[in-house]
Amino acid sequence: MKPVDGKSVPPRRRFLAGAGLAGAALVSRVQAASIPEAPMRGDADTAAPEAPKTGRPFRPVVTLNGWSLPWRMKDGVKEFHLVAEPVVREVAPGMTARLWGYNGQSPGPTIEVVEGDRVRIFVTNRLPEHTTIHWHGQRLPNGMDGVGGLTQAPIRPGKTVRYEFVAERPGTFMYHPHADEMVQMAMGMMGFWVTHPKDVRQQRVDRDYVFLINAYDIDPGSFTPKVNTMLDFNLWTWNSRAFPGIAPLVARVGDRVRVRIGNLTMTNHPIHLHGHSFEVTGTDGGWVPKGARWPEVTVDVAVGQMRAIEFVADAPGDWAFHCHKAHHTMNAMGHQVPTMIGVDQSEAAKKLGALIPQYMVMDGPGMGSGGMADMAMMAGMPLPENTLPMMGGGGPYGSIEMGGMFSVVKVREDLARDDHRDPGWYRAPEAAVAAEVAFASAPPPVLAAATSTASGAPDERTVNVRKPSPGSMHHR
Ligand SMILES: [Cu+2]
Repeated sequence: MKPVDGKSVPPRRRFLAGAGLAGAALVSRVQAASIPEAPMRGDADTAAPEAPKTGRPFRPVVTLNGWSLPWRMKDGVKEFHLVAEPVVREVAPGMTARLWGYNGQSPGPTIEVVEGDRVRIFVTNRLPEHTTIHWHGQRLPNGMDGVGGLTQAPIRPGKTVRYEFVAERPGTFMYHPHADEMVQMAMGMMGFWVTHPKDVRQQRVDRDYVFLINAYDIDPGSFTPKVNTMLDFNLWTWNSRAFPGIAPLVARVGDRVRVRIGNLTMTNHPIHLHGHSFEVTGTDGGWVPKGARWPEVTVDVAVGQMRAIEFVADAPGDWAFHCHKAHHTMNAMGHQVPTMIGVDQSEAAKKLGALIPQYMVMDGPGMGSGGMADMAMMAGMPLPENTLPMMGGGGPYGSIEMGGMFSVVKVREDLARDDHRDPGWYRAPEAAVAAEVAFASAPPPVLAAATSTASGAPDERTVNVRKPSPGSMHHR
């Protein structure tokens, strides 16, 4: 594991004598000496799943662009150490964000335990303000529920608190603060938790992917999220990554694939898979009985919800997997522009082009019909520092006009059983790819709207044309 610069030393030096034993408790000086190391990670690579070296066996999950937190067994208890701290996250190549997270990254590492495990989690606060951790969805003693002020005193900066409970129910969970929540969630403090069934044959799948849905409001050209945003976020991410930064979900033909999704944004996300149908097999409350499942191609994951979906990867190819809100598959963009489809802007564009070399027309002829040239032009437009293009990522047939919450399920015949590495692009046989046919079609109607909807005299008409600007790039 790569340490974050200067952070490879385990943070466990500044503990003071602690308080009571009931509920989440401040750890004492004596306990501090025996707190497990806090492993750190600084990169956004997808870690290969590791079979457990201690404790009971389970089939590990794959955290997209993330990793699982190692533990140590002590007297039969699984001990973890989470450190809440400022982190630097690469959202996609070309953009990093200054977030808050755990153990070097946002989201924090995934915690994997087995049904019935007694779990002890030390949480050290290296943030400039107090925090807590709530273990979302768990059945646990009230004093371990992590709601600041209600079930425990907040963890003050520099302090370490101990949580301890038995992971009673197998399933899919999350963790996040219940302290200064709006700020801390907006800054990326969250992580995934999986409790595996004690019988490894239960709920067994060949591949088990997990990610959290999150969203940020980061002005183009800046690095730190705006923390007072309520709904108007402009970066739509999975595990704090935006396409083309999101790792593909790789499967071998015939594999049973599970994807577990948790939503910690402030809106719902209809997650859609191409080329397959799936069933929702798990929710926040546990596994869905077989007789209560139905086939779907889209699952709406509401705010604060978790869903596990499963399908048999039976169709080789590169299958889009994305949020179906179209603006959630975009990165920060200017959207306060009028629709100009059907308006001939060529004259205005020529004049403006002479004044502003990088000027481009939105929705002009070419954007709707054969818009690739314009999209390519957009991709080549100069952007503010540390800003992702609205969409992008080269594909085998041109630019993939997506950003944000978009990834690819890559199904291949020739993969090894647990190989999760990106196999590259799928190449379908040429005859099986949608292709242009020779056919004399009529030219597209480009002027209809301009002549039928304009109300003023021709010389009074204005043509509203704008270059996307760094300002007001919000969408919910
Ligand atoms: Cu969405």
